[in-house]
Amino acid sequence: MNAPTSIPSITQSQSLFARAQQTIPGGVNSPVRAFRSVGGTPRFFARAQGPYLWDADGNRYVDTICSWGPAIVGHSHPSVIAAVQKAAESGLSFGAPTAGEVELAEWVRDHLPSMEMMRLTSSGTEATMSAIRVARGFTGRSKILKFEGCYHGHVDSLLVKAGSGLLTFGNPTSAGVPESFAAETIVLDYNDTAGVEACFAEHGAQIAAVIVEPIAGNMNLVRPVPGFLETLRRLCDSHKSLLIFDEVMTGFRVGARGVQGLTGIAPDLTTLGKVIGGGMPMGAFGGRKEIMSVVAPLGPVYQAGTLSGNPVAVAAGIATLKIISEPGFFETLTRITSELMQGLVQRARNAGIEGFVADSVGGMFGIYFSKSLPKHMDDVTASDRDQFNRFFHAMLDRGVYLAPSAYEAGFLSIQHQGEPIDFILKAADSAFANLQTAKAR
Ligand code: KE4
Repeated sequence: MNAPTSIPSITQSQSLFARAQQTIPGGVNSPVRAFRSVGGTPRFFARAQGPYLWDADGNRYVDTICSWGPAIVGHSHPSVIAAVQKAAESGLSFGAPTAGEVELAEWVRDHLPSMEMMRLTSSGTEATMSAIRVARGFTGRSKILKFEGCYHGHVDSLLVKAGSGLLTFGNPTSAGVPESFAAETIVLDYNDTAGVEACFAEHGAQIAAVIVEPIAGNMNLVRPVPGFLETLRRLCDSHKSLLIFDEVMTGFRVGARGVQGLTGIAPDLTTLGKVIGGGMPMGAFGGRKEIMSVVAPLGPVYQAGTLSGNPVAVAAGIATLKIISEPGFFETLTRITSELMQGLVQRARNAGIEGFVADSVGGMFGIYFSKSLPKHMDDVTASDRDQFNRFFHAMLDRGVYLAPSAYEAGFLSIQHQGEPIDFILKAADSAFANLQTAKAR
């Protein structure tokens, strides 16, 4: 299929968006979907299959978001759909334990041995919120250290940005978060190993936990520099703070054992989401038995959820995890993602665009209109966001759905092989040329 250069009609998305804004803030149930960062009309989707999405007007797109990670085996995979249908026919929710929850917990423990014990939640936010509470309950301390540009869900104590001053006690990034909450959160630059050393020297005895995206994906894809994660591990050990790897995005996305499997660095607590639910609402937090034994009903840290461990979501998760466990799954996913990045960089060069770089780990990727890969948030904000936005729309008009923000990573599925990849590269050829023409005007 030749890449179109404009989508014929998006009138259904336009009218749905107008209606949606009457009853839903921004017309969306999660802010990034509103296209505020890139402008234009968000697409309302009606159907997805494998690597493809169809919007309400029937336009086809190659998807490079995969629902922000969950659709790693491809949308509407027959095995996942069959598992969901079978589970649903036996009941949607019991509010009581089921065998599937045990099977899922054992599978996760076998793949992430640091998670000796865990609890399922209905979102990544619930997982990180609970992990923070467990860390505070286990250590009896209150301070949390996080990093600028890392997003851990809309948890009050984590919606905090670097404050002023040398050692940055946080300021809220969101209205509604009391200053007193933000004051318990210290925020440093990602990869600021020296800053972490200084922070622990001054505040170590008060730090309950460090929470980090071990490969950042919420300021676009940013890798840890050598020694950064190792320093966090060493300092948490020496100050008896807990190290929390927020692997909601990276868990079972960068490899079968997450970043902890790639690096050999075992956190004290891990949070998960996205892939483990296979597209259904699911999160998880867990760690050493000694730590998780503070969680009610075993211990004094309360945590609960009506739909936690929901049998239909668990069925989707187990079906998905079975597929990603197949031999060669991550080798293939890693290869196709890396090859696509190389293809995009080459086509940008061919079009005469020098400031375009790309990176990938496993099935997640980052593209940047910049001359070098970012190491922290300032590098990402220094990249050419306007050029990204023009590229985003040029690709959207050509039937490729990129993440609608320069500050988001992208995600492929195992189904992104052959035609969908060729289609993306053909669209990129034309989109990059379009950028150069626009620049020449
Ligand atoms: P949820 O509550 O959205 O399930 O998970 C929150 C979360 C926690 N930790 C990490 C590392 C995450 O990436 C996320 C959610 N990621 C965003 C993507 N940037 C979800 C998309 C959205 O907010 O709509």
